[in-house]
Amino acid sequence: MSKKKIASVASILVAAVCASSMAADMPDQWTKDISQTPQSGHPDTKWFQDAKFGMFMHWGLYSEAGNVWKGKDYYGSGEWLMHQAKIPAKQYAELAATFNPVHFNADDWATFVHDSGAKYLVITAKHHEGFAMFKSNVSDFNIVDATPYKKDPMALLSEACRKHGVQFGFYYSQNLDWHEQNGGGNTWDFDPKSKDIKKYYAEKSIPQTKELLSNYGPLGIMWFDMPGGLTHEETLAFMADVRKLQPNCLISSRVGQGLGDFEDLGDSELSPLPIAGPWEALFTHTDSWGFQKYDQNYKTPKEVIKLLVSTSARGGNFLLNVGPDGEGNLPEKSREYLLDVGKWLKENGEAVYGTTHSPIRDQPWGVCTAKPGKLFLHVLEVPHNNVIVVPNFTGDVKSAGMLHALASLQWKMENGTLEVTLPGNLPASLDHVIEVNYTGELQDGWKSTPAVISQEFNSVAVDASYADLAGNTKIKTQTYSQYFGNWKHDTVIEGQQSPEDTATFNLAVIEPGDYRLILEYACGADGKSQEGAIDVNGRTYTFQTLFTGPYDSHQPLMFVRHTIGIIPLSKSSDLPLVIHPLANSPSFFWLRRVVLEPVSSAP
Ligand code: JFZ
Repeated sequence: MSKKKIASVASILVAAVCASSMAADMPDQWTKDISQTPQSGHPDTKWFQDAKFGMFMHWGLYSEAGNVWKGKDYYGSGEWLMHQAKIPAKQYAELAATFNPVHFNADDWATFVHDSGAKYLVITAKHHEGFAMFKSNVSDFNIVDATPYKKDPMALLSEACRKHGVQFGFYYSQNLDWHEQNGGGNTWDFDPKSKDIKKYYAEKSIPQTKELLSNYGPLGIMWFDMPGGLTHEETLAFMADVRKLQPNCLISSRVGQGLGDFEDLGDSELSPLPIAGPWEALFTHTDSWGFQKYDQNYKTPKEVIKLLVSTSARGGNFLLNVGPDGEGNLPEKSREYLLDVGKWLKENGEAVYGTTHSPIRDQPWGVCTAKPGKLFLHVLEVPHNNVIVVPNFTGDVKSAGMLHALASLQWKMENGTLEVTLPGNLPASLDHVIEVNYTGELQDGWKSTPAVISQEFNSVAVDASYADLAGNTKIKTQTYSQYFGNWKHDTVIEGQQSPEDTATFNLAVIEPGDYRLILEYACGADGKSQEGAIDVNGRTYTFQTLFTGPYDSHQPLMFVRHTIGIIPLSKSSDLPLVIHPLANSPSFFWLRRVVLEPVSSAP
């Protein structure tokens, strides 16, 4: 794929992301194509881009509280408890007196990270609560001086990680510090007008950053977060301090001011399309970054693998957070599920580590990753007939086989479409990987290849990002939170106001038949009860939009699956399905995806 093409895809995304209205206390999104940003002294990002899978850990005094304060459960981002419950800094600091993570075992944690298949670990050295999880001479609000534990877990953990071949990095909240009078964010104890943030940087943030870079061996990453209070020049100077001590250490984009060595997307956000340059998608294993006592909403091994390989398919890294508790235990389910992921990676890692983004878009059966001369097909959903269809395959196939078993598979090419047949006696796997070896070049088809529609899946979803837009129709990423700080991101079509404002989904119907057509959308008060039309296969289907609630970034955005009806689809290599308002309307819906379900398919 040409660099330009990815860049243009990225700029669509950037525009979409930037247009989204962020929560009031959240900084702007930083999503951009970082490979286009010239920066002097930029360290080598190769290890990072090859790593593909990292583990994140949020661990601090909030882990002991577990998002419960004075017998009351708080919902969402447990590490924000102090802020949510507006706990006075002095009272919150008393948590340190009982913080005693006697079950912490550095070697066990490092082994766990390694066996999960993650190639790097980023752990909170200091989060917004202001408590240093390392020995600090800058502030005695740290684990060695303020707790009965008295040891420095970061010294042991950094060493254990290096021993197990895991790159080690620190998360450091450089601006928000609710413990300090001059730190950002605590407005319930300290008058914002009296804050001197420069003084905070000079007296705590910068000196502690230097301690981290001086006392824990070579660091892979300094993962800064929630920037604020520094100009562009000052941010460059802050970065220069890092570079001086560790020239090879990568700096996250959340250092602010559009700087950094790699780009972090928003929390729990996956780009709909590939992005060029080094970047990272970050998710957490449950509903929170910091441990919550009641939270059992774990992502299953299959869900984790799907997120991981979908991120690889788009060229990024997947950073997955787990939240240890206050005694230093890793949650049992995180252990169990991520070790399952690690087992899968042990056998199939070749199709993840060191891969680049795929030129082939997502398919109903799964996603692709790439290496020179190789395309890996990640089959997450096995079609009823076992045939994996890869449209827009422009290379010359030499062979195809199961990656793990090395068994060769039958394949054929027809009109630019590759078909590989899976064996009938497929052993169970979370993701069946097929390796296709080819010569020649694969062309990028993320936006241009029609979506394959067949009877071989119970349901086929086509996301908004694949539509061709005309008139005022726009694509935008909506950001909103469910629980507090539990951010969700959905890329939707919006801005349709007249019949000319169309969104066109191009379908490759390889098996004709009747399909149930479902629109998945959210719709505010302005857009409700508007008539819409879908033109497809020579017919027009009308519908009326359903009200799902107003848009508010601090409330859940509710999507509805609105069944429009059963539609016959003829066989076609490129059948347009066009969605638009029937007449002029002040506003319309936010369309997330079109879903087609074959009516006659097996249950
Ligand atoms: C930040 C922290 O506030 C949070 O506690 C956690 O550590 C997370 C990983 O990072 O939260 C953010 C930062 C940036 C965005 C959203 C939440 N963003 O850009 O959408």
